[in-house]
Order: sequence, then C-alpha cells, then structure tokens
Amino acid sequence: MQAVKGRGASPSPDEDRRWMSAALALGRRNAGRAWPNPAVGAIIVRDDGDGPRVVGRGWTAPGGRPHAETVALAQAGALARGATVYVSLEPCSHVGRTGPCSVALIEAGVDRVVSTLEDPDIRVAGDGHRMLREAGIAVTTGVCAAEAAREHAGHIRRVRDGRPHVRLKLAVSADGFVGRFGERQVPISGDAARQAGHALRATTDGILVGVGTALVDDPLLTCRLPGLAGRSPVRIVLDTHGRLPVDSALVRSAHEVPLWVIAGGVADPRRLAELEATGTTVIAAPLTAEGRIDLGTALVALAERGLTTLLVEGGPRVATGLLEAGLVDEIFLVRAPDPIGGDGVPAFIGRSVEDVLADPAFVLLNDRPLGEDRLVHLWRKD
Ligand code: AOF
Ligand code: ZN
Repeated sequence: MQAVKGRGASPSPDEDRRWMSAALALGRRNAGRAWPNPAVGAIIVRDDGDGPRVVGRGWTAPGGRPHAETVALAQAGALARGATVYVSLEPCSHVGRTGPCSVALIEAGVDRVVSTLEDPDIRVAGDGHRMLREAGIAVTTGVCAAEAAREHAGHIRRVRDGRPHVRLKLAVSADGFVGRFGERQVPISGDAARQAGHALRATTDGILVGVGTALVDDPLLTCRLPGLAGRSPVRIVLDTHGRLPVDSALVRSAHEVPLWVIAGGVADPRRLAELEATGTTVIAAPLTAEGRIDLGTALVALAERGLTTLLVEGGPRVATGLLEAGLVDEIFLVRAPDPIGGDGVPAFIGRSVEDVLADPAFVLLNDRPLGEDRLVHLWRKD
C-alpha cells in the first residue's frame, strides 16, 4: 500500500511512546535552567513513505525562551508541513514573550500533534490542544503522561501550589548519621554517590541549606562535574539572624554563582547590607511564633522568584521541618555501608531514618546500588 506523501502510516501507540520518550529526554537537557518555565522537549517526525525521520528537535532554552516547539519548527523549516510533532507538554496558547506555540504549529502546517499533559498554567490549561484541534490538526494527548508529570513536577507544583517541587537529598551512615558534631564535611558516601549528587544539582533550579550547615561545612554548593560547572543551581541559605559570614565560600563566590539569603526581620540590617554589597540577594521572610523562618512562606518567596525545583541538602532541622510541614516531594537517600559511631549528627530531629522511609506519604520508586552505597528514591503520593 502506498502511503500518502508526508503522512506515511499512522504510528502505533508504542511508536508514539518511543518518540515521546525522546521528546522528554530532549526536554531534560535544560532541566535546572529553563526556570521560570518548564523544561519542555519537542521532536518533529515525518514519513514520506520510506519510514519515519526526524526533521526538527528543540528544547526550552535557558531562562525559558524560546520554547521547545519554536526551536524544533525553525529547524524543520518547510519539512514541518504534514509532519507529526511530539511535545512533552501541551503547546502554549498565550501571547507571552513571543507568540503562542499552537499558532506557530498551525502556521507551519503540521498534520498531527502528540502531547502528554495539559499545561496547568491558567493561560493555557487545555486551550493549546483546543486551538490545534479547531485548526484541523489531529491531537493525541496523554502519551507518557505519568513520566511527564514527574518531569514537569516543578512547573506543576509552582503553578498549582505556588511553591517549588522540593527534593530532599541526604547521605546517611549505616548508623543513621549525616555527620559528626563539631566536624566539617565528614565524608559519608562514596564517589559514585557524590557524582550523582552533583548531577542532581545540575538539574535542579535551586539548592537550599540552613545556616547551621553553612557555618559548619562552609560548602560551595555548586555543580563540580567536569563540563557542567555552568549548571550550578541558585544557592539559598535560610539564615534567620543573618549569620552567614562574608568570608564564607558561599559569599565569596556570590558574583560567579547566584546566592540568595533568606533572613528574618530579627537580622541586623547592617549585616544584611554587608551581604548585599557582596552581590548576595537578601530576601526578607516572616518568623513563626517560635522565632524561626516559616518554611512554607520561604518556599513561596522562591517560587515567586521563578524557581520550580529546589534541592534541600541540610541540615537536620530544615529537613525535619520540611517533612513535618508536608513540604517534601521527593527524597534521595544515600545509605552508606559504614557506621560513623561516637558523636554522630542524626539525619532528622526526633525521627529515625527508618521511620521516614516507612512514611505512608511516600512511595518507593527505586532502591538500588550506587557505587559502594545504596540510593533510595521516594516520591510523595499526591
Ligand atoms: C511551550 N513550550 O517549551 C515551554 C512552555 O513567559 P512565557 O511567555 O515564556 O510563557 C511561560 C509559560 O509557557 C509557562 O508557564 C508554561 O505554561 C509554558 N511553557 N510552553 O509551549 C515550552 N517552556
Ligand atoms: Zn510555547
């Protein structure tokens, strides 16, 4: 049977899923730096009767523009006419910093659009799919929807709940400790886990620690994988009293990698001005009745500044506080084989690691070896 030129045989649901997996993988390329936008991927495929071929690929650019579809369409040029476009999130329908992707797809004369989920952004929310259908384009949605919901969890959380998707990452010794009291940066996990941790930094918008961790560890919180140094997330310190020293590794690098300090109204304004003079952004946050920064409000402030995903790397008080407030969406727990013994710092306050692992709010996605350690990956149910 002769296939219609430019259209070919209709792909099977399996083929659709394979192309969509490719689109999702393209979108992942800019995870961690497309914020405030979702990191979307698009792939344009045409079949002139001799099998499918890719004529355009795109992914959301750093800072969120141009959108994935625009990039892929520009690459495909006239070859987009009659082709199928796989896009990892509903194409936008609003006039933003440029015209809507749905209009660009219609004008390019594509035949079919395959997408995953509706974009929860109220400016889109189904309108993109509707516009395409009204223009006579065949639209298939729901392909790889579960994968897309994970991929775009940050965007979805920010749009729906006004806060970033929170990833809690911690490395615990066999006896449940994350460090030793009074000691700086005690090595717990091995090299493979360290590299995976840095890869996670590269693909998350922001990284947060409490000032206690910043004071004890004097961390840099950048991504230090070869070739990925430019992928460091925004570094954020929760610092109620404005105690972060100006000669800390974080502040000294504030001109190279953004540093935001969230301080309470009790902090000395002169200290905060000193921090600002170093290029650090100071964000004022209200305090709770106990005199601590309200974590929920702090997360809202970060989402307002555009962050869609946040990696939390310590310490125990911040981790426990976020868990208790139901503000943790994903947990990466690296379990090392050796005990620390002696005066270890427990991972959580008033809760054991086993207790957190058994928390019914989470499902276990994965528990696998990672070098000499194990990586346990949990995901919040709702
Ligand atoms: C797409 N393709 O690659 C992305 C989309 O500020 P703007 O104008 O860039 O619009 C941002 C919104 O666009 C964002 O909230 C989300 O709804 C959508 N992101 N849409 O068609 C893309 N990144
Ligand atoms: Zn768009």
